[in-house]
Amino acid sequence: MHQTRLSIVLPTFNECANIEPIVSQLLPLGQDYSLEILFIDDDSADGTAEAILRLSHQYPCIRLIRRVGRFGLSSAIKEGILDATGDLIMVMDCDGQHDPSAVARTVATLLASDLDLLIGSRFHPDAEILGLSPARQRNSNLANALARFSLPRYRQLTDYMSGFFALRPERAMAYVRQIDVSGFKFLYELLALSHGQLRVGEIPLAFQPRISGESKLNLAVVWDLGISILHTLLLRSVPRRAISFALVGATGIMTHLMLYGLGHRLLGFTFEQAQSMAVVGAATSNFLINNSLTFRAQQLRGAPLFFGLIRFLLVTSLGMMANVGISSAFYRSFRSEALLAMFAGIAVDFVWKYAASSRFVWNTP
Ligand SMILES: Nc1nc2c(ncn2[C@@H]2O[C@H](COP(=O)(O)OP(=O)(O)O)[C@@H](O)[C@H]2O)c(=O)[nH]1
Ligand SMILES: [Mg+2]
Repeated sequence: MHQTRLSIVLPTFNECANIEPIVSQLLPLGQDYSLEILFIDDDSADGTAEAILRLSHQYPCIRLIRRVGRFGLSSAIKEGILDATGDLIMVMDCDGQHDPSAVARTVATLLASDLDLLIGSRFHPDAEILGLSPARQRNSNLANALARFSLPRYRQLTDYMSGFFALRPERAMAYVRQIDVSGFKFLYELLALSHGQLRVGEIPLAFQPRISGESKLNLAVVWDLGISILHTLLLRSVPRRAISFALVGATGIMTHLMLYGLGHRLLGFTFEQAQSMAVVGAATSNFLINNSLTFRAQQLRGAPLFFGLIRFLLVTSLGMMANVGISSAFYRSFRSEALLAMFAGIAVDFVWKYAASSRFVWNTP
């Protein structure tokens, strides 16, 4: 009888000290399954890839995918799943937070069921969380509540952001192919794209503290998750980057008001002076925030950052001119519909700024 082929996909970024412990705990699965352990490393600087290569010489079931110039957790998981050869694919972190002893239980449960996807949930009533600080638990609870709201077809789930799950590739591959890789949370994207077509179950997971190293979760990751949820709520009809660009634009209004107040009230500037400072200051702040969030994958640094700012200010001023031109033309054509005219101007301004700065500032299509 043919042994079930099991692929375990482990994304790694600077996890050198965690490789050997995790491998030694996963290898015994080779007794029950035809095992493949697939690491996807994003050019870690701490010798992670070398540690994996050493082990792969000793154990042929270990494979390393080395990526240079491509990065991000979701895209690493996607690449691992696309390259895996197993009948079943297990995805997990390699930092020890996902107890390797839970793999056997998860895979056996999935095999014995008619499910397509089985999630190890950190928030299942029977789960145990030792590896999340109280603040991160609170944030995760909030993120989960928003995710549940945006995915009514999977309302029964308790953990939409788990990095520990097993799936049947023949059922899930069509959705995996479509995953937009700019997010951190692969599972949320998979659920959102499958529109309730996957049969999904959960089992409790004991979430452990890291063996070694640091979490890669940061503000940009949280921002991406918020964008993912909004993207789903907008029925995935607006590009993720456009949503991010619009939210950054909204922060620009606050910056503008603050800078205007500072110039006019505190520094005694005239209206024109304070307004000019506020326009340039808000555009600069929008540029810097977009550079570290919206266009993080194409982030500009050093001299290109300076020239990018000049281009962005140019694009912004052309957008403002278009805004005034279009809204005035609109106002003349539809007399006294001032609000409509204003929105027409703002819409053209936004589309221009988004399209032109994507292309001319961050060089993306
Ligand atoms: N290949 C790759 N792996 C990543 C990246 N970011 C995080 N990881 C891995 O994904 C797993 C989870 O990341 P971690 O920082 O522990 O997230 P946390 O558990 O949510 O704090 C770990 O195995 C990391 O090494 C990345 O950009 N590329
Ligand atoms: Mg972790």
